[in-house]
Amino acid sequence: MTSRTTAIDYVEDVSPGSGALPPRAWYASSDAKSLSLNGSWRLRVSPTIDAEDDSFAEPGFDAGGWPEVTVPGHWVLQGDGAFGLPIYTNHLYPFPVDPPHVPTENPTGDHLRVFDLPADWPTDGGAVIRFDGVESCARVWLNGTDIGEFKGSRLQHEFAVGHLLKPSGNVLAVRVHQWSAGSYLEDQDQWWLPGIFRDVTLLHRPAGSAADFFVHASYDHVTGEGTLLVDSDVDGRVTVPALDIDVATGEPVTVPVQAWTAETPKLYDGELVTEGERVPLRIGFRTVVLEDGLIKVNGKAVLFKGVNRHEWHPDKGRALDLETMREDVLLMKRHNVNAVRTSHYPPHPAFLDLCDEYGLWVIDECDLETHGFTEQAWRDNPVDDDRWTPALLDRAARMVERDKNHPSVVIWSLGNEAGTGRGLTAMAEWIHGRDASRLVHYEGDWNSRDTDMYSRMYASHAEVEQIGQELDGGTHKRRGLPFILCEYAHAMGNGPGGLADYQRLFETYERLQGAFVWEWIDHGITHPELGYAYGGDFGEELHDGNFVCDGLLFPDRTPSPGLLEFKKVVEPVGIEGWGSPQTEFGGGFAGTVRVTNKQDFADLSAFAFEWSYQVDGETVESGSLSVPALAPGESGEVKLPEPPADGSGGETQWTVRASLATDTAWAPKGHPVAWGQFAVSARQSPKVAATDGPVLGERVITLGPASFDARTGALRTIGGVAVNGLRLDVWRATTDNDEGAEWVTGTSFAELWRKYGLHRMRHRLDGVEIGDDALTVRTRVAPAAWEFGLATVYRWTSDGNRLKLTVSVGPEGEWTVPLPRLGVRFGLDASADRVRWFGGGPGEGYADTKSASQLGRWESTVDGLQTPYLRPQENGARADVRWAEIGGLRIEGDPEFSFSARRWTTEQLDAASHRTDLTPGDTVWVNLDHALHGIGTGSCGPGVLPQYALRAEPAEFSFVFSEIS
Ligand code: IPT
Repeated sequence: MTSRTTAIDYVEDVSPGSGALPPRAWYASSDAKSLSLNGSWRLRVSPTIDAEDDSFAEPGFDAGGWPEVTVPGHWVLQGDGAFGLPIYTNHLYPFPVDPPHVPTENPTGDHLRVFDLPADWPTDGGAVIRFDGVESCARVWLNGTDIGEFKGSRLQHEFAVGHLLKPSGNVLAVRVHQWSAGSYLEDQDQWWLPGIFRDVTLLHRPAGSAADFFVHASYDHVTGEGTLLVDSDVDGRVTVPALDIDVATGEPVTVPVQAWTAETPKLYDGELVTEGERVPLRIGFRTVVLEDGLIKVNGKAVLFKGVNRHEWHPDKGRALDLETMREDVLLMKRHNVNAVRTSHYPPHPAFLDLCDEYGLWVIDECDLETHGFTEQAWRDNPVDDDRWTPALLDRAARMVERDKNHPSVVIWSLGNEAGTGRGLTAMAEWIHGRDASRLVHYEGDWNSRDTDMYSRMYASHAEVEQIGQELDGGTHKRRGLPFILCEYAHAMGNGPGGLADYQRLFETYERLQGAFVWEWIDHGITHPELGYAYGGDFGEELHDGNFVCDGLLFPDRTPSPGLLEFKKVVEPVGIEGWGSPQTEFGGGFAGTVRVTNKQDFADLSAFAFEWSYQVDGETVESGSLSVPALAPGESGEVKLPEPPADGSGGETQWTVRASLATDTAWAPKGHPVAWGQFAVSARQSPKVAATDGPVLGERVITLGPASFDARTGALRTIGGVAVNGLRLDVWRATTDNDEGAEWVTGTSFAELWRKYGLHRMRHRLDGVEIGDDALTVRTRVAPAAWEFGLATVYRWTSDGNRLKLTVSVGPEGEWTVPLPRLGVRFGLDASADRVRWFGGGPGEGYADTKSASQLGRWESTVDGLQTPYLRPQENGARADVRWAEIGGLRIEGDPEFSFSARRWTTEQLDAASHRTDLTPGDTVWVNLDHALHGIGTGSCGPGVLPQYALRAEPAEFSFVFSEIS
C-alpha cells in the first residue's frame, strides 16, 4: 500500500489555506475592468480526492468530453443525479468524527473554464481572481500554475494572477472537494451542497488602485452631525457631493447629516478616488453602542423584529441570483421584518448592499458551526483547540474585512452552535480590536464572556419574562447586558404558535431587545415526483427528514401563514380600541382608538389611516382618519366618526388600517402595514325554536328538512344535500410542532395521542331516542385499550326549515392529555367547491396563531383553503367562524367555530409524507370544531402555552344547518 501523496494533504490541513491575498472589502470599482467568469464550465466529478491526477489543470488538456455545468452552482443539483446527490443533516456530521480527517469517499469536482481577456483589458497593473463562495475546499490553477488552495465556504478568497494572464486561451482549473477539515467548522443545519456556488470574477487592479478601505461613518444624535473618515490602504480623496465633502482619506470630517437607520435608510452617494481607480461609496451614518445595558443605535434602544435567513432557492440551492436576494429583502420589508441574522454564514455580499439600501438591521454571522461535537460532549471541539485558531481567525477576518463598509451590519456574530472555547474568545478579541464601531454576538456562551449581549435560542415565554425582569441571575457581566433571542418561534410546518405572547414581553421589558424567527425559508428542493424534497428523499444513510423545512416562506417564496402572523404581531403601528374589550380598560368600545408608534426612529408620517365600519362582516361605510405624526414610542387617541345608523341588529365593528401614504422603494402606496378591529355590538346567537318533532318512518326518521337512519340515528340528508358520516371528531393530522419533543415535558403530544389511541376512537351507539321535539342520539367515544372516553350526545331539533345540532361532550375516566381537536366532521359530495364564510380570515388561524385573522366575509374554493405544508399536516382551519356555506348548506355556529374542508380525510392527511401523496377523493370532508389544541413551537422549543391547550372538559356546542335555496 502506498501512502497518500502530500499533494492532497491540504484537504485535511486545519490551516485556512495558502496563496490567497489578505481579506479586504468587497466592492465594485466604477472604472477598473472586471470579467465575470460565471457561466458554463466543464466538470468531472470523481468519487475520491485522488482518483484523478491534476493534469487537467495543464493548458492543452482536452476536457471536450466533460459535461457542462453552470457556475455559480452546486454539482449535486445539476445533471439529474449524475454528479451525486444532496445530503441533509441537522447537526450530525455525515462522516465519522475524527478531526481533521475526512472520508476517502470525498466527491471531488474538477472544474475547467477557458477564457479570453476582452480586447480592452488593460496591459498595465495587476489582476486578481475572486471566488465569492466554494464549498468546501478548493485548489486553483491558472494556466497550469498552482496559485493556492482555500477553505471557508461562504467567504471570499482572492488570488493575484496578473502575471499569469494572457490575452486569450487562459485556463482556469478549480478542484473542489466536498469534504475537508473545513467541513468540521461548517456543520450548519442545512443541505451539504458542494460546488462553486457564488461568483467567480477576474478584477483588473490598476496601479494605485484602492485595495482595501474602511468607511467609518458615525452619527451624533445630540448634534445631528455625522463624522466621516475613510481609512484607505492607498491614499486618495473622498467626495460626497450632497454633503459638500471633499477630503483626503484618513481625514475626518463632521457635517450635519440625516442618519441611517433600518426605518430611514438614508444613504449618501460618495466616491473614493485613488490614483488608479474610482470606487463608488454608499455611506450611511449611524452609531451603534452598548449603553445603559442596551443596544443603542443613534442614541436609541432598538427592538429587533428579525428573521434568520439561510440562502435558499429550491432549484439552485445556495447559488442565489440578485433578483432572488432582492425578493427576500422586499418580502421582509413588506412583512414588517426589520432585522436579519445571516444564519449561519456571511451571505452573498450583494444581499448586504440591499439591506443598506432598503433598511434592515443585520447580524452578520461568521461561517462557523461545530454542532456535531455535542454528540461527544464537545470533546475535541475545534473552537477549543489552538491548532484550529488560525482558521477561526481567518474566518472572522474574512467576514469583517469583506463586510465592514455596510451600515446595515450592526452586530458581528462569531458563528452558531460551536460550544465554547478559546478560539471563540480569540475571534471576539480580534473583532473588537479591528472594529470598535459594532457589537459582538454569540449564543453558545450563556455567560456572555466574549460578547456584548446575552443571547439565547428558543427560551420559553416564562424564562424570557424572567430575563426581562432581570431575575435570571447569571454572571455579573451578563446581568448588565441586553437580551436577544437569536432564534425563537421555530417556523416548521403549521405555526409558529405563541408569537404574540413573545412580542408582548419584548414590548414590555426594556432589556428584551427582540428576536429572530427560525427561519426565513423552507429548504425544500424541487423534485419531479415529490414536489419538494427534504431530508431522506435522496436516499441519504443519515438524515433529519423535514427539519430542513422550517421557514416562514415556502420554497417558492410564497408567504406561509406564519409570516402573515409575524407581520401582524410586529406591526410598526399599534391600533387599539380605547375602552374596547381588547384593552386593559375593559367595557364597551367608546369610539376612540389609541394609536401607538411602535417604531424606534420614524414618526407616523409615512402612513395613511382609514376607518371602516362593518355590519355582519360587510363594510357599510369607510373614510380616512387623520392621525397625528406621533413620534416613535408615542401614543395618541383618535376619535372615530359617529357610527353609521343601523337598525339590523347585526354584529358591528370598526376596522382601522394603516397603509403606506406614498410609494416607497419596497412597496407601493396603499400597502397595508397595520390594523385593528373593535367590536361594537355583539353577535346574536342563532335561535331555532324546536317547533318540529322527529317522525319515525320506514328505516328513516325525518325531522324538519333532515332525514336520519332510524337504526343508528345517523344524519343522511338535509333537504337535497346528502351528508355522510357526521360524528364527533377529536383527531388531527399531527403537526410538526405536535410531533416535536416538547422541551418542558420531553415528550411529544403526537406520541402520547397515538399511544392513547386518539387517532382510532371507537364510537359506540348507546341509544336513539325519538322525543316530542328532539331526536337524541347517545354515544360513547373512546379508544381501544383504555378506560377513558367521551360521553357524547347529539341532540337534533328543528323549526321545520332549519336543523339544529347540539353536541354535549362529557369526559369519563382520567384524561391526562389534551385533545387535538373537539368538533364534528362529515362528508359532502365532491361537487362542494365554493366556500363562503363570516369569521376569521382570509387565512388559517389557531388559538395561538390567529392575530392575523381578520373578522370579515371571505370566500375560497376548497383547494384554496389548504395550506401546502411540505410535510402534510393539520392546516387550513379558519377561526372564529359565525357561519359558513359549502355544498348547498349554510352552517351557523353557537358559539363561533373553526371551519375546515378538504378533499381527503384527516387519516390520509396524517399518513402523507409529501403533498404529492394527497389525491382528491369523491368526498369533501368538513370539520366544524368547537376548539382545536394550540400550535406552539414544540418542533424546536416550547410547546403550547397553557391558555391555548384544549383540555378534555365538559363541553356543549351547537350548529344550525339549513339548505341554501
Ligand atoms: C438551532 C440551530 O442554531 C439552527 O441552525 C437550527 O438547527 C435550529 O436549531 C432548528 O431548526 S440549534 C438547537 C439546538 C436549538
